[in-house]
Amino acid sequence: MKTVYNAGHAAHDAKHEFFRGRLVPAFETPQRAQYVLEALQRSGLGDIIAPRDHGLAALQRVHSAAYLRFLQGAWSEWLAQGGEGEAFPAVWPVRTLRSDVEPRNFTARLGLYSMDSGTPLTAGSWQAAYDGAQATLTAQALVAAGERSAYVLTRPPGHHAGADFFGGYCFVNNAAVAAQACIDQGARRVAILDVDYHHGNGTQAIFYARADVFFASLHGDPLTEYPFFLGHADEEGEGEGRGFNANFPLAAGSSNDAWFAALDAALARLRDYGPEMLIVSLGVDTYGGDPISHFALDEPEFARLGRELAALRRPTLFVQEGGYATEAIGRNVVAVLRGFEEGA
Ligand code: Q9C
Ligand code: ZN
Repeated sequence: MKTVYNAGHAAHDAKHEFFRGRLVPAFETPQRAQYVLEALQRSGLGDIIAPRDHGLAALQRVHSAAYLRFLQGAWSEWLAQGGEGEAFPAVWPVRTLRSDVEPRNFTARLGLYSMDSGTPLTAGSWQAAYDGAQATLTAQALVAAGERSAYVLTRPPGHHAGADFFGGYCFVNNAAVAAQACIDQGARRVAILDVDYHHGNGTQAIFYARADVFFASLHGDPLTEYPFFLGHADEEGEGEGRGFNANFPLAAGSSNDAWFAALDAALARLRDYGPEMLIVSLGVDTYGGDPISHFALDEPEFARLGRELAALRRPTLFVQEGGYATEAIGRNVVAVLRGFEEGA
């Protein structure tokens, strides 16, 4: 399996994030991708190649033009108004406030285009996220051209980013960009399976009213886990999309047996759907040693995940999402990809 590696990821290098009322060292670091890269190089899994630039248009297919414009210029606006260090939003247009009028004030726009204060915006955030989407499009093109599978090694992750907001460490929704690219190339059915510990709220929302992209997600129950405000089992899609969204929330602390039972249920839904391509939002923060998550997967379980995904027999694109036990991410990702190759 080829890997497309976004070497530009390190341009997004936040030092801090807010956690329980104080600034703590950021969990989403360049070291994450560095460790995965080293594990991949040791694994001999396949070539590691550079992205080709496919341009901004594919991002505009899932994100609003206003949001992308904001992201591109946000760092220089932050500096221009005297910002120091990383930019964190602090005010949001929640219920009864208007989000249809774009304020002129930068802090207000930072809030308009975000969902939390846990996602630091830095000098290189836009460039790293843009490059990540290009890496994803490069890998999507490989699979569309007939490769059995491909893996996108990138950060920042993408699945929390909606059509017009960032959050959960995510700025550009890579999995959504890839799914839309498949549709734009003529596919009629694409499936996204999100196995990150956190619900992929951005991906779900982007395709919620559509039948051409099925979204299924296994995740920590939003009653107690981030992103809290989406990801419940009764979210089944709306309009033409009704029946094409499937959530499998699991209590924090769930066993591996419970996790694989939910995986089997999700895979059954995907089998019925019969997608032309499967996109896997591959977060490995389901690992038992993850510092911000509460499932218990380990190397053998990650390998089993890979084998079960291969059994779907679909062209498969893996896109890196979360995973914060830095020293273990590499072997956990390699276990999934190796398991997939064994099963393929
Ligand atoms: N500071 C992804 O895994 N904050 N995003 C949790 C720890 C939000 C995770 C609290 C976690 C977002 C892609
Ligand atoms: Zn996550």
